[in-house]
Amino acid sequence: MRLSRYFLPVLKETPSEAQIVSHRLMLRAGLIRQEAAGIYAWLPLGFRVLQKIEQIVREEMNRAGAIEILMPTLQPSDLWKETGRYDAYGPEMLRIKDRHDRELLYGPTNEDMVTEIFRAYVKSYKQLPLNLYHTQWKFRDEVRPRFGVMRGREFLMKDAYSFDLDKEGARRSYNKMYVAYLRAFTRMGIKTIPMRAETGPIGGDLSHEFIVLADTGESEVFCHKDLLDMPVPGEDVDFDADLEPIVRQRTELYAATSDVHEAARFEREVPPDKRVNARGIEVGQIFYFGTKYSVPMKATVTGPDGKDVPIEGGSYGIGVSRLVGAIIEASHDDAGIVWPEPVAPFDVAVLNLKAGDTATDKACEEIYAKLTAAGRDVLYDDTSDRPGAKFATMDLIGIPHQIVVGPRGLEKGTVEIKVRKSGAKEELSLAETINRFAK
Ligand code: 5CA
Repeated sequence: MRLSRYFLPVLKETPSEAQIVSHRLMLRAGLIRQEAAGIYAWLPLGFRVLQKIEQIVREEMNRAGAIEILMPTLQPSDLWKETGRYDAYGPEMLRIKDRHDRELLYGPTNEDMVTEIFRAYVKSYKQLPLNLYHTQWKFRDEVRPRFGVMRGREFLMKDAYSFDLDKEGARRSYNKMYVAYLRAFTRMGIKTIPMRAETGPIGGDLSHEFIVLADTGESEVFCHKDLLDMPVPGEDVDFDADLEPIVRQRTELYAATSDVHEAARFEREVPPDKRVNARGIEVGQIFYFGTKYSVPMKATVTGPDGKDVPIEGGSYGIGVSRLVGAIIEASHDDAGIVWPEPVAPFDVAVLNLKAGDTATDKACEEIYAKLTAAGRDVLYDDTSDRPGAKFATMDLIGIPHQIVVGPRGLEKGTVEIKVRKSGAKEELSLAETINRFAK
């Protein structure tokens, strides 16, 4: 992408309405634009990051055996009346009437609808286990939307729903999502800790929140220090194997959010030098709720003994849009965003320090063409802005690698490459540069 033809509306001033660093940086770097309280338009750079996060989540859901669908944002209220949630959900739910006076709502979550889909088609235990997921916009009319995309009203969520014949099966499905979540967040370049959690309006008696540690997080957390350094299962993890040992290794160590924290147990189970009391951002939550929806909605299957039983369910959410903010909270410096490579909007930036100079233009064009041909996402700053402004913008938007091309270096046959994260600089020839990044 040539910057001269791109749409990258960066702001010079720090927006005064933003209270936390990720919100400030998202506005300054031109990732989002607020359209109403808690409702944002995604600008090109932000949309690229959102899609990268969504794709990592998709790959890990598929790897764990979940199957992708797409449910609508608008739902009929009838389903929610069947489960009793229409009244229970309260003013957070946006209720709408169509021209025929039929009641609709903008979905805050999809347990009710996915259970309706399930019961329409699945009749036998032989079709289980089943896990259906989608990534779709949700609406929750939060009293206090704040911190930009972190607590929005409209936000993008990946939500998965598992269906099993019995509790043991449901536990296996829960464990698969638990491990898939660890993998997905690690691939995004962030460390998350699963913590025991309250179930709230989703219901059920087993739940974990996945928390990214950050000072600006809304949750207070208490956990065992060893959880911070536990290795995460690799790509070769077998989702058909028993995952209980991986889950148990973690759940045996104390980790809880303030909602369910018990101070006495924390002190009894965690030695003083291992106690972490910090703040964090919840980027995902998983729930086992058993028959909470299948009983009222009569979602039953015929078991091996010929009897009909309500299915055992769980639901599993990831805040895809919240993650954009959470990753920035976890990865930035004074100059701006420092994207982890897997979610960066572009892999490499090329900075032309003297646009219009024949040799500099030629070198930049060659790098840009060859890296693009090699399948890299390259942002080429071909504008005639002054070098200082170019450096500041590239640091602000956080592309992991910068290739700086100017007439002085080219006289010696070199360009400068800079790693955004460490600031480390190196001088390389044109050929070496292309070689390094073309793989
Ligand atoms: N139905 C369940 C699981 S699918 C559910 O709705 N879970 S949730 O309420 O915990 O939401 C899942 C994730 O969505 C949260 O972990 C959080 O990362 C994200 N999320 C929730 N509310 C908001 C919000 N107002 N703004 C941005 N992200 C949110």
